[in-house]
Amino acid sequence: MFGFRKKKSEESTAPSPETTPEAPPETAADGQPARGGGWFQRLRQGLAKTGQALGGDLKSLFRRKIDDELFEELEERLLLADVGLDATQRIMDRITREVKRRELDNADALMDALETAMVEILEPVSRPLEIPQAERPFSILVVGINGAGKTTTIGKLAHRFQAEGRSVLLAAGDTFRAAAVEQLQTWGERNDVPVIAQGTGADSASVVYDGLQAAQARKTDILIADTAGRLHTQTNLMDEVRKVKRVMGRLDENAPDEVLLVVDGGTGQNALNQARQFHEALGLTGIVVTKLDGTAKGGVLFALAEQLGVPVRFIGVGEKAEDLQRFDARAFVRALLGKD
Ligand SMILES: Nc1nc2c(ncn2[C@@H]2O[C@H](COP(=O)(O)OP(=O)(O)OP(=O)(O)O)[C@@H](O)[C@H]2O)c(=O)[nH]1
Ligand SMILES: [Mg+2]
Repeated sequence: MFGFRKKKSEESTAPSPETTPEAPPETAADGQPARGGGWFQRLRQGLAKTGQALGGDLKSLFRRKIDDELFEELEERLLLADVGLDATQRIMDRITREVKRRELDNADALMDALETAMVEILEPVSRPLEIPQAERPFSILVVGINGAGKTTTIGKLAHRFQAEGRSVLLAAGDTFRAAAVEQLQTWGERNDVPVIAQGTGADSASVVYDGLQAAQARKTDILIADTAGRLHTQTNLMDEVRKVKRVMGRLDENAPDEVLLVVDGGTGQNALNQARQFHEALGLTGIVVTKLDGTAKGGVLFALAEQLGVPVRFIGVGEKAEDLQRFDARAFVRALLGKD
């Protein structure tokens, strides 16, 4: 039942050693990004495509005469980066007000007004995952559609928590996809984290139950449960994951402490639909937006913040373990706007 399988996986979806360096993430003792570290550079690089959709060099746009035409162009660029209609409207309203009120007439002032307007939207969802020191395991249930990056994110989180000195246990709740268990075990082995698993086809809720029970017995700090990818529109599969959540609550009325949705940032506005429906079905407490490095649609975070308000805990800006960064509204906006 407790499958500590040793076999290294050949599966191509498993991360290659180059993608998970031994170095711990660049975090200070308090878990926040260390100042002066390379993390901001990584964030900037990771957001480069979305930054380009925003127009790359916004400042040269702002050097033009500040008039309706300029505002129209800015609006267009925000929409192009998938910021979404409502968030774009809010940003534009705010800037227009500022320009009028303070009679802004130069590019720097306009850039600052844009930064402030964007941060204002993201700030309410910029709430890091706080894991208290406690007797009981803190449990995280990870959900999302196929290929969103759930298992990879779990591996990166395990790496991060270990580096912070927390003990971690993983539950291989994806009993559907053939190589899913091996993929998680590869991450587990690399970080020296035990993985609780049963075979493919087992009941997901039963694996996660075993995992939480084991974490309780071993006094593990953090349990992270993987689940199979499912579409938010597949009612029966959404029922299944609801059952997983319920079963965890039988062992510990506060479990799961975190219901974490992983969405692929590259799906743009569709990520918003996914988030809505998963939130409705499960009551999300956090979101991770992955693959921002591969997309120009990173503006979807604004749409998520504006429409849903669920905290964005982490963002993925690359394949390496340290490319899973704590979400920080100000840093995100500054990286997006190409500021230092
Ligand atoms: N570039 C990039 N790739 C990522 C990121 N996060 C995940 N990936 C890649 O996305 C692919 C799918 O990741 P998985 O973790 O297997 O996704 P999953 O949600 O567990 O997939 P299923 O279990 O099939 O539902 C892998 O090739 C990952 O390396 C990221 O932030 N950036
Ligand atoms: Mg997976």
